[in-house]
Amino acid sequence: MATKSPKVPAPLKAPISTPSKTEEGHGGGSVVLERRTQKVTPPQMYQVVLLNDDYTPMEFVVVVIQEFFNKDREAATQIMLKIHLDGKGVCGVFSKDVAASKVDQVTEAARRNGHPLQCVSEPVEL
Ligand code: TYC
Repeated sequence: MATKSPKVPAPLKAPISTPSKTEEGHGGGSVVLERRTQKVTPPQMYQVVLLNDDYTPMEFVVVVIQEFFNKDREAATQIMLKIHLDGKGVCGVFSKDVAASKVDQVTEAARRNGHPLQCVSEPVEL
């Protein structure tokens, strides 16, 4: 326990918001706030994509889309048919971690059921 590092980081030598006498020139203690020219950028999002193949049953794909992507049967069927016709289709857009988890869960379910269904995640184009 004695060797464990402290949970709270050591304080900065001087608070950032306190201008030094040198900075202000007269030691008046006024603070200048600069307007940011750009807002903080949102995190990169990832789309989870299913790929077509010749062996995975349509019904299995529809159930996967319903179960893992919270789509109703009609929406899931539309997405499955799009994949079947175009070769691939987006099932949902998530943070990086959640997208990776969806890929793992779908792939695991497919293999458990003996299907070659491919599921990948890719960054959303800005
Ligand atoms: N092409 C498959 C078939 O005809 C159906 C299918 C659809 C497979 C979507 C994969 O991601 C997929 N049985």
